[in-house]
Amino acid sequence: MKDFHATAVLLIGLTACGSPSGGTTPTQPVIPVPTSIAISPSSVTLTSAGVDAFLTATVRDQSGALMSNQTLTWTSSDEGVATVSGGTVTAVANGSATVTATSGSLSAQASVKVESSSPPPSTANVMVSDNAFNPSATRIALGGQVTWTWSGSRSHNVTFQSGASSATQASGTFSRTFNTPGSFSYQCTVHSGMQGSVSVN
Ligand SMILES: [Cu+2]
Repeated sequence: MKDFHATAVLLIGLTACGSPSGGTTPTQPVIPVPTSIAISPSSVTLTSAGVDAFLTATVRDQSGALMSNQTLTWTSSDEGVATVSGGTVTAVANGSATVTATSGSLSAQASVKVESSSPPPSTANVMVSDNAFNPSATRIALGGQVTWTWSGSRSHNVTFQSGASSATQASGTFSRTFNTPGSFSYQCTVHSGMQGSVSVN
């Protein structure tokens, strides 16, 4: 009760001071107090290092009204993944980070993911089973090598339209190095529909 009484007195005092010069009499002296903070968007994904995303933090008072000109501090949980300055998030390297906007005692978070597509591998493996290549689509770097390994019980082959192809065999492996960029399809000539492709870039 004592605290309540003190607050009442304070409000009366503010009311008196709040209307210095004539006109309307304030009926309800509400002093806006920062009450909530939110970040928009709450999550972003950046697909390449050096790319920016823009976050906005809004502070609202107890009645939900926007409070502009609030001092905001932005921090990143992992500056090795993403840095942040004034709401601008910059991707550094693949990973996840949490960006926090702080205003006084209020804070809000946004999750940031950096997922730049990885370069194609220099080697890849394909299983030759009955009757499919797994995976059927293979991606390798220029100059990379693909190795097919027979794992089924029937005889199959890996036949390209040009260049090295395998024998028809029931076990073992076949490897081919790709020194030309492009997409190269192949098939097993024994089983129609048993086909695959190698994408080189
Ligand atoms: Cu086959």
